Amino acid sequence: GPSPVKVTVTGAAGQIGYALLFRIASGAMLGPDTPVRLSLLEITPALKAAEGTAMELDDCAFPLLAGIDITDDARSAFDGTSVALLVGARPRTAGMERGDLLEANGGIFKPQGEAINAGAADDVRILVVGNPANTNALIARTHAPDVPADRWTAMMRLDHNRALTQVARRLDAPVADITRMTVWGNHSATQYPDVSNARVAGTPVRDRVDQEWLESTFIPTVAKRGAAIIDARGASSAASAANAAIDHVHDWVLGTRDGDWVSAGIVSDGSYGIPEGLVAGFPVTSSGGSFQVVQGLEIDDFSRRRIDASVAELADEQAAIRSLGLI
Ligand code: NAX
Repeated sequence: GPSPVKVTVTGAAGQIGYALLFRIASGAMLGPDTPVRLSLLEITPALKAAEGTAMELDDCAFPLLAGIDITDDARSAFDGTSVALLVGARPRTAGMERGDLLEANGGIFKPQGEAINAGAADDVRILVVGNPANTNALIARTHAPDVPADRWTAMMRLDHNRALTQVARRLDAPVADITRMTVWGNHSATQYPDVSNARVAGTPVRDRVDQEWLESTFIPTVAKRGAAIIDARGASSAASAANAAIDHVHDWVLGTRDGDWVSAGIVSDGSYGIPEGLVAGFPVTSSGGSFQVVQGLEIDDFSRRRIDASVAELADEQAAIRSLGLI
């Protein structure tokens, strides 16, 4: 059969890692015909926990799982890798300023970018999940000058999937009938889930929801969903985040559905007035293994303001990491 694809997961012993690894190994991410070799990167104190997860992966006897390597060395974790899922990050703790958070994450994503640059496979594709995801992707990418810009992405797919479900519930429609959703900007409270072009079973969603519901219920519900999950579960989103990462890479590698698109954080080429180089949520399709921005959408005044506000936050984060010397 085909030779195994090396997939690197950082933060493998964390809660997203625990939900993610089994689905990768089962074939849910790269499809039922592609064997995978997993590379788990963790910090030294978490290596033992990663080994425990690897034992459980062994105990699943997944036919597609060709092997598991566990390391605390980024160079070896990314050597020859084709899919890099950067999940491990430094969380914001009480009283931490944004500068401290960005600096701590710079200490993680700079060396990981360098390691990817040094040793990843020529076809490497990177998804940054660890927050602040968009800006962590920008940090890592800056330190990997040999990796093309279109290989770097940040996860907006959980926000996208959350938005699909909120619209489906409101319209009492199956979630599979909702298409052409977009989440623009930053994976943060300023994100803009946008139904302007969304459809329900082919007809415009916008004809069936009012502006009041969009502004006072839909947008805040989607944007604050992460906090609502923490409040209810006592822990942050994990299985749904892992599922979104699976969806993101699956669609990137295997293609999006005809007539539909998804949301991904990609390196802006300046489309829709979003400054070139920022990693921002866009509507994208994928075919042949690369994301393309959906072009030509009309942006009304309300959408323009929302997109600009979230992009301004990304630009602020970019300025902050620049002044910290991280890019
Ligand atoms: P956990 O704290 O459970 O796991 C994180 C793991 O990363 C830990 O095991 C830790 O040892 C490891 N780690 C830390 N530094 C590392 C390094 N330098 N190299 C390798 N591993 C390292 O967090 P979890 O709940 O799994 O969440 C992981 C990240 O995803 C967080 O930053 C979180 O904020 C982010 N999320 C992003 C989402 C998105 O939509 N983009 C949604 C879910 C999630 O909140």
